Amino acid sequence: PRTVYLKDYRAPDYLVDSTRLHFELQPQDTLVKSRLQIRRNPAAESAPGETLPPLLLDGVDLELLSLSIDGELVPASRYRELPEGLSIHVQNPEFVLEIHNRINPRDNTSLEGLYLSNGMYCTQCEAEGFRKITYYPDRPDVMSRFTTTIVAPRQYPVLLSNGNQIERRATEDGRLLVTWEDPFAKPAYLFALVAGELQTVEDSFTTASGREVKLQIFTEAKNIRKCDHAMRSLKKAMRWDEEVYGREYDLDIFMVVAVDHFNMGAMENKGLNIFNSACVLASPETATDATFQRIESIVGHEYFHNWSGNRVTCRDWFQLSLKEGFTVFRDAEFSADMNSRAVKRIEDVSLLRTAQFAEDGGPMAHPVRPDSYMEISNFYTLTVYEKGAEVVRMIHTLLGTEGFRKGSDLYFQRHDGCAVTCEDFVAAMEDANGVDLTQFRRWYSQAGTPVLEVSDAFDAAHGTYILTVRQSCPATPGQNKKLPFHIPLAVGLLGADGRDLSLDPQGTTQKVLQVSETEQTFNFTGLKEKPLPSLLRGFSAPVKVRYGYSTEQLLFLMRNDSDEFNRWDAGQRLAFMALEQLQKDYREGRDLQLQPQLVDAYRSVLQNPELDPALVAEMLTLPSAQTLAEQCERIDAEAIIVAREFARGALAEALKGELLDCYRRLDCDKPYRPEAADIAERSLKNTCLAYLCVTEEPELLTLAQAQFENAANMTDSAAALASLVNHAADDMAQPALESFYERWQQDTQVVELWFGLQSTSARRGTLESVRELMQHPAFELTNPNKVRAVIGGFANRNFIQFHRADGRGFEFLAEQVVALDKLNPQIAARLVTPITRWKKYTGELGEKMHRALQSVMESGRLSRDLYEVVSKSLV
Ligand code: HT7
Ligand code: ZN
Repeated sequence: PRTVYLKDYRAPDYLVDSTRLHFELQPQDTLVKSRLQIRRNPAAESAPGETLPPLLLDGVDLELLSLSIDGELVPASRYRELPEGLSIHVQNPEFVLEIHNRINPRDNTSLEGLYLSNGMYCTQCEAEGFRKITYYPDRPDVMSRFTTTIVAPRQYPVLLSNGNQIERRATEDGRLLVTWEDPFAKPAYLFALVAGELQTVEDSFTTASGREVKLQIFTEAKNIRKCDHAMRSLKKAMRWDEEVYGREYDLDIFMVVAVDHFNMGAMENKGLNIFNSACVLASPETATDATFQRIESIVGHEYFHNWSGNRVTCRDWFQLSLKEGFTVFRDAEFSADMNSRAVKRIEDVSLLRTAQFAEDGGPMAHPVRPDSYMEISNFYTLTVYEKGAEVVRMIHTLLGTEGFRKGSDLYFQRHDGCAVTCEDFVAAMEDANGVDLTQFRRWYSQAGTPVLEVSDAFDAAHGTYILTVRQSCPATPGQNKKLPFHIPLAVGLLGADGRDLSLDPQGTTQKVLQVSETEQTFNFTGLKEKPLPSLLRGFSAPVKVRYGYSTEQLLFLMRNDSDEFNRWDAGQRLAFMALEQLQKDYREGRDLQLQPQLVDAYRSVLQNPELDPALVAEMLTLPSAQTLAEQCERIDAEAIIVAREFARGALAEALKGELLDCYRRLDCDKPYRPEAADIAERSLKNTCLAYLCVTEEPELLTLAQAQFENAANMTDSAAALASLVNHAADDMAQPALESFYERWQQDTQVVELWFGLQSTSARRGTLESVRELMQHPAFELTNPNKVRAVIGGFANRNFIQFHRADGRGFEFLAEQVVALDKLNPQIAARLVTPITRWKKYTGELGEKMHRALQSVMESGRLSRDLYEVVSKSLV
């Protein structure tokens, strides 16, 4: 497959001023007619006196029926069908192009373009799916005004597209015809169409300037009672964007549709967001707290795209982080404002440290703004999204809240209606604040996770504390040498009494150090004693900090740091040190013993009434096996598993009494509310329950059984069932699993959860159960949610069983990836990730993983998506 390079970007030769689309929907035989008003792009590069270049249109899996220009059929001699499009000879700088083509939504299992999901027509056009609908310049810098007519049989009473509905009537042959007009020019990737027999929940929102906006959520009738939380979240997001960014909604209607078959979480199509059902539907009986929170954040994310993505869009797909990094930052701040800020930050940083750092250290490592790709769908990554958001957060930290707002105001005003670059975003931030971010731009172009080695000294004679910071960044594919980054390093200094010291005469207790050189020192004066540094507060940059903290110092930070994030982080460092020691002891054949200080520290956290229970739950959670693996130079999976399981068991045993007290205190019959304070209590209660069940003591397992039987909400029910599945004997776990399925078999989202509980079970035999689950009537290989729950759960969230010593876990994944590639290449290419990291594993396990990956390559012809990932990972 061809590689596309950022350096080869050229402005489009032609622009499309208006796009009229006409659909006649039939499952296997949908007719698409398009009428495009086209003109030569004055900004396109052309040699003087050059004849008009050919018009290149993208098109994949289309049957061309006819092509005409200005009302005349174009003869075959004037156009060429290419493997992925059309090249048309052009005679005039302005013309009207009409194309008729046929597509087959029913057989479209890729879930890109127009497809059927449970009998409902829907589209997914980002990044390059519009070319599966009709021939078009399918690139984000071609922005056009769309008018869309949909004609469908009567069993599809709901026919939706972008913008405002301007026509609805019956056709002469008794079908329904609806026309939508979108007044905002947009790239084709924001086009959407939905047709189905859907119910709607309606509400309205009055914007700050007093305009009334109709809000509608569409779903199948059976889910209509599951839309309230999404609607509430939408209204909160609309208000928040007005208050924090001064951004109002711009159309008279905003629609959300839930579909069961969807490759990602949701899609921000203009005025018509399409959501994976799992990311929009919730009720207390069927959804966990985590789902409620995910819905709030994704509804916010897609809504925020209306400005950061739609009104101002990307010039090309290398600029993806322009909209995604910025929008993830916006949704994270929204969630932080709606819930606990510290806990949200801990969750986000945990994801970054586990999965994004692994991406940065793996074969697919790429900068936030990649330089090249074979298949753009492979670059919807944690680096582009999550690290991209951290880059925007660093700009926020450097400029402050007001400066950042000035920058975003200028960015939206300067580029409204345009397709722009990451460079334009940074330039707006600079121009609005009169700062120079030249060096900072390296965050967009250099891949890899920087490492900061920090050391310190105290000059008692002068009362000066000196911090020395050295930065480096490991080589990544195609980038051996890195230049120093501009890193905002937020620090505080703790005195012996545990309080923050003043860092200047104004009494400031936290400073953001501007680290920009390979090695740099920072002096703090006027100190009476050597302080203890609290480094990288709030995780002010996506880096790894190395500082030789002693156990006592970490215990001190855990107790005293005024920065809640760093309190948690001190606990993680402490646990990491203890787990490293256990791994070493295991490898060297010594008896295992958990550091008593760690047990004491966890006890004090558990008994500290001043801490937010959600923070306590986070602080009691050991770093995941994946996080431990990421931090190792070479991964010894067995040692990680043994050490972590031993530590969990030892903690459970030592803290049984305190855990039980805490569990009993929180186990009360409150009516369910998905509000931060209640979520926090449930989180701590269920963390305690999980530890208690680790002991596998019958009386403690009966607590889980009782909670499972009496739970009035899904959070408690699922947590109890997870504990039973992981720790109870079959005669207790199996009936629980069966009764759960019996009760919820009609509910797709709960069945997905049920699949996930089983595929992530740490018990021996899980691989065999996973194979059985794939034969279950509710499993479909064509549904990404089911694939993610069963196969993805096993490969990504079941470190213990996936890494079984015989390598069968890897072979299983390879087999499934090959099968899936024929149906849905995007999902196959994502699913293969766990076995692409084979080089980091020690011994035979690494070899087995390598062989599994090779077997994918040798299985026959791969899609472009899968080929890119596998070939880059075998190098
Ligand atoms: N902007 C949306 C991206 C998306 C997508 C990309 C590739 C394949 C399928 C997809 N579905 C949605 C999601 C978002 O970031 O909001
Ligand atoms: Zn997004």
